[in-house]
Amino acid sequence: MENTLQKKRSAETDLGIFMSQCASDVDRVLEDLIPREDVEPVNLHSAIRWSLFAGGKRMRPAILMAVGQVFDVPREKLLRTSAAIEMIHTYSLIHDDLPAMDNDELRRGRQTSHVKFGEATAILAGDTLQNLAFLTIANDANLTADLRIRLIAEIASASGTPRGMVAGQQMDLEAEGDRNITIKDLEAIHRYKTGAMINVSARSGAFIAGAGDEEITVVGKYAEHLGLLFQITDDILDVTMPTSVLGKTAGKDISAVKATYPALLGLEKARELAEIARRNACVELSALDRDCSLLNEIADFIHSRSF
Ligand code: GRG
Repeated sequence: MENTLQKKRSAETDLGIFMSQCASDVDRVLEDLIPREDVEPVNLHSAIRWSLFAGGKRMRPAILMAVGQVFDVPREKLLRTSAAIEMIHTYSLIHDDLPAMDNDELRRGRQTSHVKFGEATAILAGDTLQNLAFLTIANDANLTADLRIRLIAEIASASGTPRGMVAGQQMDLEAEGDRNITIKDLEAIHRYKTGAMINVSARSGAFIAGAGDEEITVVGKYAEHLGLLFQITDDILDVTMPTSVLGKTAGKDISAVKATYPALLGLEKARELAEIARRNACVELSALDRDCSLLNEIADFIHSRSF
């Protein structure tokens, strides 16, 4: 028993070390890529840095780099794509917080971009992060031109429409206040809004590795369950954790009558669904003839936040 506990603790510590290493590596790249705060237009660059360096978990870079590590890819080849995906994620948070969308005042433990810099600058900060993301991949000298084009196409599709993040956001906004939404509708919203970027993060690690189609499909299936797990956990945290822990306004989903897993199923059933998603993610990995312990640990970590 003690051994199992010790093993669990050491696994958690290993993942903790991996994640903080990923975060500091990707932050170093972001630091180089984003114009400094004293470069004109200073307000725009200050706004970008305000949101980007506010202490996000860097979960998507960690997923990409973990897949890369499973396939023995040198870290250097993974960094710029990881940074690009984090830029797109941060742009989506800035825009999601705008008065026209979720109208939030707190994100990553600090004032949202539009509260601090004004609405117009917040929109432009998001716009800039989006195009800088694609420029970052286009200019990545560590990757072949074919690979860069593939990554740009896949990430553009995952962050756009009809099956990407923007489509999911539109569906989510339209579902607000709809008390008749089904679990199937909810899953479609989240597969696009949250899942697509998590999925492309994982598959990008495999693309960069030069993995075969079958391996990429397995990674995609793992990530599909991981995305669902991530969203259920995020929904659960919204109702179980205070604002001070979340770094964003707690209980927002309820007050905005958002379609969420706890709202639709209750907390216990939502937790059961999270466990099923965790298990399914790990089961998919058994089809890969590689040491996938890091990817299993990521699923365990996301799941552990749900209770
Ligand atoms: C505006 C096009 C557009 C899309 C917005 C990301 C998003 C889509 C909305 C954010 C709202 C939300 C709570 C989504 C659920 C899951 C999610 C993306 C949570 C935030 O991601 P974390 O937990 O955040 O990785 P950090 O700050 O750690 O990076």
